Amino acid sequence: MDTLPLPDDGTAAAPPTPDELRELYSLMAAVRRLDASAVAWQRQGVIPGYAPELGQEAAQVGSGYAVDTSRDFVFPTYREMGVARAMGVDMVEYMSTHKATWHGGLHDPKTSRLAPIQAVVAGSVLHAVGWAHGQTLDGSDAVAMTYLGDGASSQGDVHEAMNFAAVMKAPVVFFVQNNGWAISVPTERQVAGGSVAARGAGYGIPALQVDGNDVLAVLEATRRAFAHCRSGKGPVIIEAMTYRRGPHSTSDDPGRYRSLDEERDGAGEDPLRRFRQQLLSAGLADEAFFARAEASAAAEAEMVREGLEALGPRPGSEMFDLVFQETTPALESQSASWREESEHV
Ligand SMILES: Cc1ncc(C[n+]2csc(CCOP(=O)(O)OP(=O)(O)O)c2C)c(N)n1
Ligand SMILES: [Mg+2]
Repeated sequence: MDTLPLPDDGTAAAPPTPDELRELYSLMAAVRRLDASAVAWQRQGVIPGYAPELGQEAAQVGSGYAVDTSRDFVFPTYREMGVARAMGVDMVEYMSTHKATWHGGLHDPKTSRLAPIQAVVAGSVLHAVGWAHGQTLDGSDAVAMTYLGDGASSQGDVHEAMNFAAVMKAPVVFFVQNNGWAISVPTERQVAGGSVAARGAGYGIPALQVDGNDVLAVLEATRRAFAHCRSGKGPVIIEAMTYRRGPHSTSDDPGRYRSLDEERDGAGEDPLRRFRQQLLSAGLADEAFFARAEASAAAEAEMVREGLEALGPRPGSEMFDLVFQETTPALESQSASWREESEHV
């Protein structure tokens, strides 16, 4: 489905150049490698937990690549490493949240344009709408993009966010990754009506459903959505249909709720293999290019591991110092007891 009107001048987004196409592939290869490595690091005890995104590389890289980091802002969930990587966020800083070093990652949201990682399901959606409405009040043309899952779409917060955004014409792209599962609950037992994008009609929000395993379709949809929001026409919903090929998190065992046959049948086309094939048949890349992309992805993952291992703990007092601009008496007294117990002052 596609209810997003063409821009007033009728021009569609320009197609990606050959260099951009190769960059997209390299990003996807880097993300796949880093993702697999992060699972291994969790097994080795380097990090305590991680939320893999195997199979969602096209949805994440394609959408993250459309962001203009000089003005836009992205509000992720806990599974958006590929988006962060496509936006150029430092991967040691991003991954620090999975080492439990610091909530939400050590990257600076203001400069990276990526809000802290959000583990509260649907939490980031409300933050994005608030930020986007602020841009309208400031007369800026910046756009917010918020990520949510098929499971999150069942939360009341998403209804409030979409309704408010549509009424106020807030420049927000609601990017839904419908990966077929909310932990152990399949989409068909969760998304009434079968499509999150179809709900847009009820809010008067234009919506697109795209093949989330096709990086070019995702990039084009996201660029169109950003152009629509930037021209002051209000929010857009994109539902990228994809599949969570791995476990929900490193502490999940999918064998308890789906069989390997179901996993194989549901997964659809591998987004990397598909894009590789497209580049090969268009004569835009050869085996040597893919080998270089693989080698550079492996070297990058190794550097991230070294960076993570070298990361020391943050001062405990930050727990209290960074909550509010001005502290409260309750927080002040908790902070004092914490200092007494941990620092013996
Ligand atoms: C408000 C809230 N309720 C429940 C949870 C527990 N929880 C964590 S992830 C998840 C499923 C989310 O599924 P979906 O939105 O489809 O995202 P996915 O994990 O598939 O990327 C749940 C229920 C939570 N973190 N926050
Ligand atoms: Mg899901």
